[in-house]
Amino acid sequence: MKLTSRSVSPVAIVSTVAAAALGASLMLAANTPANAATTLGAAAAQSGRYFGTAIAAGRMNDSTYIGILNREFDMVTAENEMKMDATEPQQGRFSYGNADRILNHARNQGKRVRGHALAWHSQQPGWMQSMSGSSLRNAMLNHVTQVATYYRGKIYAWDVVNEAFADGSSGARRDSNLQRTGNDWIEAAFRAARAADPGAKLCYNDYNTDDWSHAKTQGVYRMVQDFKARGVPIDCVGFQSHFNAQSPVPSNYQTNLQNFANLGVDVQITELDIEGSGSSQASNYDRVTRACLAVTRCAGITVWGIRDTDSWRAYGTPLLFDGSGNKKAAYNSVLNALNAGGPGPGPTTTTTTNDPIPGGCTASVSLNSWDNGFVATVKVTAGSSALRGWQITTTLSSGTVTSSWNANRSGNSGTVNWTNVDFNGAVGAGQSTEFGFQGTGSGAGLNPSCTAS
Ligand code: G2I
Repeated sequence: MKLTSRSVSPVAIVSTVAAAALGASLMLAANTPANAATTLGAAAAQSGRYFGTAIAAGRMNDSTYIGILNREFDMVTAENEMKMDATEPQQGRFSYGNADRILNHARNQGKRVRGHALAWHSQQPGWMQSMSGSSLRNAMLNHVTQVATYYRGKIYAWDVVNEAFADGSSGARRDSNLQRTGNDWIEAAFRAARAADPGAKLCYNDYNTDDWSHAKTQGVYRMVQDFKARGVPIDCVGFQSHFNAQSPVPSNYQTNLQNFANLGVDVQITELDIEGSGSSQASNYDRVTRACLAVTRCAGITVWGIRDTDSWRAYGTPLLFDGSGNKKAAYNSVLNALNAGGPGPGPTTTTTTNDPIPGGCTASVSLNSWDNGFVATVKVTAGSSALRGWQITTTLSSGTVTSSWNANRSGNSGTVNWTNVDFNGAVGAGQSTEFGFQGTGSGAGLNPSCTAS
């Protein structure tokens, strides 16, 4: 080929491509620092949150499916297996086989479980569908009590009541056989659930409640406000967040989460899926993730399935992995958003374990723990002079560290030593930095001690 002054030489093309590639890798480096978490669960745990998925017992022999589950998610919801028709197929005869399979797998992997759902107008067993009045009320309460008691101590949060409000402009309760037993059926269900499993967070869960301006949202808000005022035991509100072109991510989504959180409940995104593809789907997932991160009491996000082909609306390719299990653009946008962080739901306990040494450093730990696992956030505080680096020693009385961030680690059980990474070794006098880790066991007695270096 004859090169003219207007043609681009092959060398120029190569160097342009190289420069573009370099630019791309620099951008990637900017978005994903060396110590950024590389899975959804670990990335969410950095701010004390979880990242979960719904799974189906029938897919658990699929190694691709289970591989992604085990790697990426730290919270699990049974897609159908804990519903009323599955757990009490005949009145008074309870059946937990598939639900147990899901729960046991999750817990053996150090993951927590959301229970879905104790009382719902839909997916009722046949015997219940035809009931009414006080016999239905009693059967519903017995169901709540039996199932919540069976799983007592093993469920992070229950969807105690699901989808009890009407769509449209009324803001009223949905008509159903349960509603016809009396307007107090919801609070009765919450009280029964609290009595059966006092350790589980109790949630009201619904769809089309993601837009603050919708009448249905307002109806649920008033109910939660009323429950809080009257001491009905409610701890959380679940926002299903099923989005598509007809029901897009509302512009006031974060405001909506915040307004509910301001009532004194946790908010959880419980069934997220967003139809679409490519960058527009990715940017919608980014918005939802960032909205949760911006709301301190947004405890975590659950997506409603793993691969697009596992979805209840597979045609809309609404999930984070394609049918072959590859990460989609939406996956990367969620991971990056989680790594950007935000204020967490707040620690359950805080202990400071060593005294300030002038010129030295101190460490304290905030622990979010559950039945067989914990997330620890360790705060390293410089004494009267600045630190150039630090070393921390922690003690695990049981269990192992399964992931960590913002520190180098040696060991993963017993005595575990940590040192700063490049970007957090320098700490000004009296200033603090944090690193964190997730582990199995209780996380009790970590007793971090700090040495300045
Ligand atoms: O509809 C999407 C979700 C809306 N919020 C509550 C969730 O519980 C609900 O989940 C879906 C499941 O993803 C579907 O898998 O709930 C559907 C039923 O309401 C589930 O569909 C059912 C089919 O209708 C049944 O025919 C099938 O036997 O799944 C069952 C198990 O595969």
